[in-house]
Amino acid sequence: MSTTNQALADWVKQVAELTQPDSIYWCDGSEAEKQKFNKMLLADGTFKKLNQDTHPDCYLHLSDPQDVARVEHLTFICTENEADAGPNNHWMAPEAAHEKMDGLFAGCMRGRTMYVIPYCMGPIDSPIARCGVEITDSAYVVQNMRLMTRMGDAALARIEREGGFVKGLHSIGELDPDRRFIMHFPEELSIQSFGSGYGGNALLGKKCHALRIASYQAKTEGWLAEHMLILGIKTPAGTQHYVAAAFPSACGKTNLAMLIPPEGYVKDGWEISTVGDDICWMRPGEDGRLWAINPEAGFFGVAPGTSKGTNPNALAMLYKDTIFTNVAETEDGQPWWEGLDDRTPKTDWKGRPFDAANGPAAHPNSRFTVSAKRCPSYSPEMESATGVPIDAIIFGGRRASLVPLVAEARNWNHGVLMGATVASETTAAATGAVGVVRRDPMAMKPFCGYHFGDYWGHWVDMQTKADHLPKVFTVNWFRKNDQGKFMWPGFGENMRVLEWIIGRCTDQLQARETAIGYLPEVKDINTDNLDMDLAVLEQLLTVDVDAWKTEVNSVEAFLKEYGDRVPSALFEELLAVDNHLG
Ligand code: OXD
Ligand code: MN
Repeated sequence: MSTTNQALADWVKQVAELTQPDSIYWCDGSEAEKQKFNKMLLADGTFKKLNQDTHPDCYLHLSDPQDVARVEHLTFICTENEADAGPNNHWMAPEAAHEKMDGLFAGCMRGRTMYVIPYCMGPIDSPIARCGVEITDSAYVVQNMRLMTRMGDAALARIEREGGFVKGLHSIGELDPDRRFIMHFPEELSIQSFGSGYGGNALLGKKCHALRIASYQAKTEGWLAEHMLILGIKTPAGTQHYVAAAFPSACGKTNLAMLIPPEGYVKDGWEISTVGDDICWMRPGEDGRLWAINPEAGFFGVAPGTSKGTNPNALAMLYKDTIFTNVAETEDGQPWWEGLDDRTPKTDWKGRPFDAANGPAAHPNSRFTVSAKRCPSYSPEMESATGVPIDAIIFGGRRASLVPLVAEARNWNHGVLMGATVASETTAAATGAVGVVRRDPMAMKPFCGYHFGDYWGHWVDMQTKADHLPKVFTVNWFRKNDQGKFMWPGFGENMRVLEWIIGRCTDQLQARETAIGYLPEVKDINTDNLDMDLAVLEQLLTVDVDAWKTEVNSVEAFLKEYGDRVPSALFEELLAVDNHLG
C-alpha cells in the first residue's frame, strides 16, 4: 500500500532510508488487522492473555521496568527562538535536536517492521479534527493507537483529501533511559520520540500532538487545545449542558468525567454523559460560543484506585477489549491493582510472585487502554462533527485550605487568572511542614507547546474571537479540617457543585460577590440526602482575607517568573482581587 499524498509518500521513504526497517506496513484500521496484531503480540510475548471468561479480548503488557511514565526532563520543545518555548519547557535548537535524533534513528529499525499509522484526532468528518501520521516500530503502540484514535484507511483518505498532517516518528530504540528523547518541532508540525514505549511518550497522537503541537497550532489559528475533560449534564427539564474541566494529575479528573450522580439526582432526572476524559479542542462557532470535541477515541487511564466505589463507570468498561499495562494478576488471570478490591494478586507488575515487601503489586502508573464506546456514560455526541457547545469552564486544584469549594470568575480575564494559578498542594506530613504549593496553570504545565506568557495572552485574546464565551469557575474538592479530614465528600456528590454551576450559567441562581469572585449562598448548594453539617459547608464557602492576601503575593511572584510576555490583564485582575480584599 502507499498513498497519493506525495508529501506523506516522500516522508515515509525518507524515514525508511534513515531507519532501515526490514519491511513497511501501512495500518488500515480494520477488525481483521486488529486480530492479526493481537496474535502477533501474543506470539512474541508482548501481550499475555488475561482470563478470557471474565475479561474477553483483554491483554496484559508488562513494560520494561524503566519505562513506566512520561519523562518531562527528556521532553523538549524545539523552536527556532529559545524564548518562544518559555520557562515552562525544556528547549533545544531544532538543528541540534534533528542532528541528535537522526543519530538515534539511524538504522534503528533493522530487523523490525516499520508501521505507518494514519490517524485522525477527532471525528473523521469534523472540521475541528486534525490528522497526523505516526511511524513506529512498536506493534503495542499500534494496538493502543487503534483504541485511542480514529486510525487507518478513513484517516488516510482525509489526509489525501486535505493534504496537511502532523508527522510523528517513534522508535522504542533499546528502551534505554539514557537514549530517550521526546522532541517537538511546533514550527514544523512534527514530533520525534525515541527510546520509550510508554503511552504519553509513544502514542504520539495524545500528549505530543493533541496538546503540545495542537496548543501551538491553536494559538496560530485562534482556538484552544486544552488538558480538559468534557462532561454532558442534562437537567430534569431536559436541557443539555456541557462543561470542560482542567485538573492537575491526581485530582480525580477521570472520576469527574464519568461521574454517577447521587440517587436523588438520578430519580429527579439528571443525566451525566462523558464526552472526554483528558483532552478538549475548542473553537469559536458562528454563534460566538466555544464548540468542543474530544480529539481522542479512547481512554488511557490510571488503574490503581479505580473501583466500584470510586468510579463504577470506569470499572464497568474494563471487562472486555482492554489493554492493561503494568497491572498485577490474580490467581485466575484477572487484572488487579491496589484499590480494586481485597483480593491478593498472584503476580505483580514485574511478573514476579506477589510479595508486599516488593512494593505495590500494580505499578502506581499502571494503565488501561479502552475504547470510549465501552463506557456506560459514553455520549454519542463524541462523534458529533460540530462538537458540543461549552457552557462552563472549570479549573480545579487540590488545596487543603484557602480555595473555596466553588467560585465563579467575575469576567473572562479573571477566569484566565484563575486558570493560570491552579495549584496542587502536598503536605510534608512527616515534618508537619506547611503544604507545598505547586502551580500547574490550566493543568498544562507539561503540555503547553510554547511560552506560558503567550499562552495566557492567547486565552485573554479569545474575547476578540468569540462573543459568548463560557463562564469560568474554580473548584476545590480537597479542603481539609484541623484533623486532616476531607471536608467535602467528593466523587458523585460533586454533582451538587455542578448543579450550582449550571444554575449560574442559566441565570437561575444568585451569588455573593466576594473579593475572589462569585460564591454560592449556602442555601443554594443542594444538600438533600447529604449527611453534612451546614457549618462545614459555610466554612467551605468562606473567604479568609488574610490567607488570600498571602495568596495574592504568591500569585504575583509566580506570574513574574514568566517575564514580560505575561499579559497585563492578569496583573490587573490580580490587583482587582487585592483591592477587593481591602
Ligand atoms: C495523562 C497525564 O496521562 O495527564 O493523562 O499524565
Ligand atoms: Mn492527562
